[in-house]
Amino acid sequence: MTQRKIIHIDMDAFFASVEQRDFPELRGKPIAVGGEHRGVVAAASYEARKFGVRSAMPSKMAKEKCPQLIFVLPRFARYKEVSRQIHEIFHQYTDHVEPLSLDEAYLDVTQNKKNIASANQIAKEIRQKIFETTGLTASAGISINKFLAKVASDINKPNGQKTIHPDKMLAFLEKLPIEKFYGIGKVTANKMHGMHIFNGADLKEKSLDYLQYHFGKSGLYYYHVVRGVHNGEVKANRLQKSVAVEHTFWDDLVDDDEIQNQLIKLSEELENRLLKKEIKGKTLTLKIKYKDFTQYTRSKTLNHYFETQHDFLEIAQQLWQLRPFNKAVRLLGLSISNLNIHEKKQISVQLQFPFEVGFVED
Ligand code: DCP
Ligand code: CA
Ligand code: CA
Repeated sequence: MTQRKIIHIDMDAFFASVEQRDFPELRGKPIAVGGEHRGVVAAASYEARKFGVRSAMPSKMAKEKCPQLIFVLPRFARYKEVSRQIHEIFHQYTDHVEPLSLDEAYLDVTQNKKNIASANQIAKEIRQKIFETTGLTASAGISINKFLAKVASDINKPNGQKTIHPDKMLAFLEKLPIEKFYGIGKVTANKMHGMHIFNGADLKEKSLDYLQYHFGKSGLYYYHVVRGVHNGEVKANRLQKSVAVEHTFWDDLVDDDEIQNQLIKLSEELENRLLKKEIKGKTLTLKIKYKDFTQYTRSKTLNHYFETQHDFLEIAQQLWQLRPFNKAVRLLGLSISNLNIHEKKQISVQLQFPFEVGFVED
């Protein structure tokens, strides 16, 4: 197997930077995105970090550390928009993009659409394009696997990038403090400190048995990553292409009233499915399977999104008029495609803590 080229991209002080971009009066100031009176800090601007304000810190404590801290409520729709923009840029280079959250992703650029050999160069271009398109800065890590790329993107943050070359990788890992290992949280790091494991070199001295005994399944992961072994693939999100509902009938339908009833039911079900998934689409397809098992589809695309079951029904009835035969019907289905989802929609926002009440996502 040829050595892979993996890039990890992560936006700098993401929510806070978007707010500072959109509201120039916030630039250069210590700001926290989150609720002021209850809740926690989601993101802190770099100015706020100088005072020790951090993500996930209770707002009260943040205010104590930095009395002039300005609180701003989050605007997720805005962050998602930026997320979409950066993903569009990623996809100019490769479709092997694995999002980790709204503001970060792994890219496998071993093969890339522009045939650029240097992953370093690609990371530079992507960061430049992100800045031109969004006015925001990103940092990047470049290496031979996801683990190393992820760790690397933190090193020259903000607005920087770092390559960990294969020949430097082992030395780098030996020196790396254990709490900087991706996948080792605070609790595990403390436990390791108690075992005199402070950096990669200490970790490497422990046997696989020892690590598995103390850390279970993760032991194997630690054993591998400290040796530069991490074979996890960049898993591209597969996009949902359509949403469908269908009914197969016990008794084949011949009567037009029954057909109409079924179209009403299917329209209603389709609407419910789409509401639940918070998806909309522009193309409706009617599927007809006849008693003899021959199957046909008829589609119509609108220049706007279907909104309600009435829209579905109206078009479904038109499509039914286009049916090829008047034969007994065994199955009817409706599906919607040309959806308004981008893969970002499938990434949940990284929100582990509640904000103030009275604020709604989107
Ligand atoms: N986030 C959140 N709650 C957390 C951590 C993060 O809501 N506990 C949100 C706000 C962040 C965004 O996710 O802006 C991205 O998280 P990061 O951990 O990447 O942190 P930042 O982008 O804010 O800063 P950095 O420059 O260190 O990446
Ligand atoms: Ca970030
Ligand atoms: Ca992030």
